[in-house]
Amino acid sequence: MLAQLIALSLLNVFVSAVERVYEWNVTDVYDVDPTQTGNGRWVMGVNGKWPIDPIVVDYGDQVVIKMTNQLTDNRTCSLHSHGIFQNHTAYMDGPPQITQCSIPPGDTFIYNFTALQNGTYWVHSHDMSQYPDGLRTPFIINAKEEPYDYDEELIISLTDWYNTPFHELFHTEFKTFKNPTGAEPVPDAGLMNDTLNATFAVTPGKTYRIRFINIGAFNAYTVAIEDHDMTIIEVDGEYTKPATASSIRLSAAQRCSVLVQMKNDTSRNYAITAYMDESLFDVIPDNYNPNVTAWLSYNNDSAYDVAAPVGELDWYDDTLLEPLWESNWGDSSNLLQLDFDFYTLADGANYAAINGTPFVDPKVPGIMIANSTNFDGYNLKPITYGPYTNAIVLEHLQVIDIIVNNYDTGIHPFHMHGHVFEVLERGEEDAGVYDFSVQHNYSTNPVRRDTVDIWPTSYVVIRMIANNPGVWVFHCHIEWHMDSGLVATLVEAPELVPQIASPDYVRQQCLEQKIPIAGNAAGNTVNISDLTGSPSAPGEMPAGWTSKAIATVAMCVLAALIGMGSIIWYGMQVERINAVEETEKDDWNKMLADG
Ligand SMILES: *[C@@H]1O[C@H](CO)[C@@H](O)[C@H](O)[C@H]1NC(C)=O
Ligand SMILES: *[C@@H]1O[C@H](CO)[C@@H](O)[C@H](O)[C@H]1NC(C)=O
Ligand SMILES: *[C@@H]1O[C@H](CO)[C@@H](O)[C@H](O)[C@H]1NC(C)=O
Ligand SMILES: *[C@@H]1O[C@H](CO)[C@@H](O)[C@H](O)[C@H]1NC(C)=O
Ligand SMILES: *[C@@H]1O[C@H](CO)[C@@H](O)[C@H](O)[C@H]1NC(C)=O
Ligand SMILES: *[C@@H]1O[C@H](CO)[C@@H](O)[C@H](O)[C@H]1NC(C)=O
Ligand SMILES: *[C@@H]1O[C@H](CO)[C@@H](O)[C@H](O)[C@H]1NC(C)=O
Ligand SMILES: *[C@@H]1O[C@H](CO)[C@@H](O)[C@H](O)[C@H]1NC(C)=O
Ligand SMILES: *[C@@H]1O[C@H](CO)[C@@H](O)[C@H](O)[C@H]1NC(C)=O
Ligand SMILES: *[C@@H]1O[C@H](CO)[C@@H](O)[C@H](O)[C@H]1NC(C)=O
Ligand SMILES: *[C@@H]1O[C@H](CO)[C@@H](O)[C@H](O)[C@H]1NC(C)=O
Ligand SMILES: *[C@@H]1O[C@H](CO)[C@@H](O)[C@H](O)[C@H]1NC(C)=O
Ligand SMILES: [Cu+2]
Repeated sequence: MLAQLIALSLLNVFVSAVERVYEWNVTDVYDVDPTQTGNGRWVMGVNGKWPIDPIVVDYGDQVVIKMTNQLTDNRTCSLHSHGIFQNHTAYMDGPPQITQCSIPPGDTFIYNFTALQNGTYWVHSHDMSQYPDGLRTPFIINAKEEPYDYDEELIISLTDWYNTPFHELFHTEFKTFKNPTGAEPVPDAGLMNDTLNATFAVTPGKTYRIRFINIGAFNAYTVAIEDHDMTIIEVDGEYTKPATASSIRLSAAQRCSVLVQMKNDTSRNYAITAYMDESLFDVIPDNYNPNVTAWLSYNNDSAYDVAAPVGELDWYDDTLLEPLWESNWGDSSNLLQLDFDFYTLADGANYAAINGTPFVDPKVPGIMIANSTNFDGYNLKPITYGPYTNAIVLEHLQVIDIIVNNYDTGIHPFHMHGHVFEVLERGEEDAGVYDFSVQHNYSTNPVRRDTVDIWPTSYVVIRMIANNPGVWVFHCHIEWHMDSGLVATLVEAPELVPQIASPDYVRQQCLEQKIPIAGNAAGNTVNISDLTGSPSAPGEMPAGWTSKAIATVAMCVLAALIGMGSIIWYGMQVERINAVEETEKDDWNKMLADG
């Protein structure tokens, strides 16, 4: 009887699964000029169109994005579904040299996964410096039963706009000896819904769910709607208890759904303003407009005025939000500490480093290292993934607290692939590094999200559970910083990676580009402990270098390797974790067997 019921329910799942197929030819689109400068530029679009239509699916749907690279000049591409766990489908995550090889010109990579989350996400290229040039769009998963009632919804993206292609700026202005301090080029403008002056027509009296998504590469925005309160109900795909806010803050990659009750009175229109956080800029250009405006449009006979000047923006502190459902992950018995800062290296350019090491892609994609070195314990050793990947190996179902100390004076929004994490504590600006000598009081139901801000010279403590075997990156989502090496690699339960299905094209596309698909980070398949030839970063600044611009030169990449990948054990809960592991490991395997 029970067996029949299970069979029946499996059948139901099978019958109701809808396949949503998207055929995406990635192409350049020319003469795009959203800010009406008179000088259009190319951007990366889909099927000859930009902006790219948002992807909207329902919970449980099979999402199939057949992405064909039709870019010219030998450019590659890739697609990451930001916030999607890719549980059992780790090869679909998107970062080149981590879970796949970049898609070579003319090839098609089929991103194929089940939408088993709800809420507001986005997709973007994860190939070097590429998404700021246009290859990104919102991705919405409607829950079967939404926990909150609303009548209508709006998707409002926020982004930055550069008149010059990002990858060009990256090489000519950013990562060069001419910019040893790593000043980031300031965007020429900010956009809402990929345009300026958008008017969102609303129906009076109705309740709207507005999904704000920062799909930008650099700017953080504080968003306010004139004379309308917002009720926060979701951040980064996690529903929260309702929280009333006059404004919200979104760093690159963050999302927030708010409920807004429209007025009955239609006598005027109201500005939606996204205020840039100008503290991110080294230099503010003359006559710069940091305020991006769109409107709730009630009445086209009334004016569209910009918002009256506001003083201090009192945005809602996201660490005070509480998830609607508690996580029940239990306590952590593992502590990991990641310290990051920026350094000028021997080539005179600025690099970011975690525990002293700037991230550099391994020769073999990380997941294929895990998959192919599953013997004699090799894939359990961080060094197998390379001396420059900041690899950290996590045991299946471990609960881990991660302290991230920011030694830099800028704000950095850190994003973890494959997971949401709990934000146990976020230090105030300039609080310094995490203080082990004081008692820390973590909330019992801390906010969960996939991207968290770390304030200048301060820290966060986050908690995660390693319930998703695969290889996942944890990185700053400011594209300038990620491409400077502000990345760590979480290698999660590598012994289970060989059980993850990988379609043939995953390997073929590597081989076509002569990228090895087995061995350690150096591609060595014979002597796994020999890392000779594995990619590295430039060394430290040569002695005697005297650029007045350089303040922080003292860095020893090699010495810092000692700190890499070490997990400090504390507490006595290891046994409990192992006990949980056995039962749930079976679950993970079983689901795979069920397809
Ligand atoms: C947006 O509105 C401002 C203020 O009215 C105007 O100066 C600007 O030209 C408009 N831009 C576009 C692209 O519509
Ligand atoms: C993608 O490009 C191929 C080859 O040019 C073409 O046959 C196909 O129709 C295109 N698909 C879409 C959705 O535009
Ligand atoms: C593309 O790469 C191939 C192989 O490396 C090379 O032969 C060809 O000249 C390149 N084409 C362009 C336009 O760069
Ligand atoms: C997508 O994955 C599902 C589940 O593994 C499979 O049944 C389906 O054939 C795949 N679709 C494509 C187009 O690869
Ligand atoms: C998503 O929503 C479905 C119902 O629509 C619910 O069963 C499921 O638990 C939700 N999943 C998450 C991860 O919130
Ligand atoms: C938002 O952008 C989409 C895509 O360009 C467009 O179809 C839609 O009309 C825009 N909405 C508003 C209110 O500007
Ligand atoms: C608009 O009118 C409806 C029906 O009279 C009322 O329930 C609602 O509270 C009003 N909304 C506002 C924002 O005043
Ligand atoms: C006002 O005009 C804009 C542009 O034509 C249109 O998109 C919008 O729906 C109109 N607003 C209302 C309330 O009708
Ligand atoms: C942007 O908004 C702020 C806060 O309201 C205001 O002080 C400032 O003058 C505005 N800047 C411009 C260029 O409009
Ligand atoms: C993973 O390893 C298995 C053998 O253990 C192999 O069949 C498969 O092709 C590998 N997958 C990839 C993507 O390299
Ligand atoms: C935690 O709570 C204790 C007792 O109330 C207090 O003494 C301590 O300062 C708090 N710690 C922090 C970091 O706020
Ligand atoms: C992945 O799936 C397993 C069941 O196979 C489940 O126990 C685990 O919680 C899932 N992980 C995530 C991140 O959803
Ligand atoms: Cu950063």
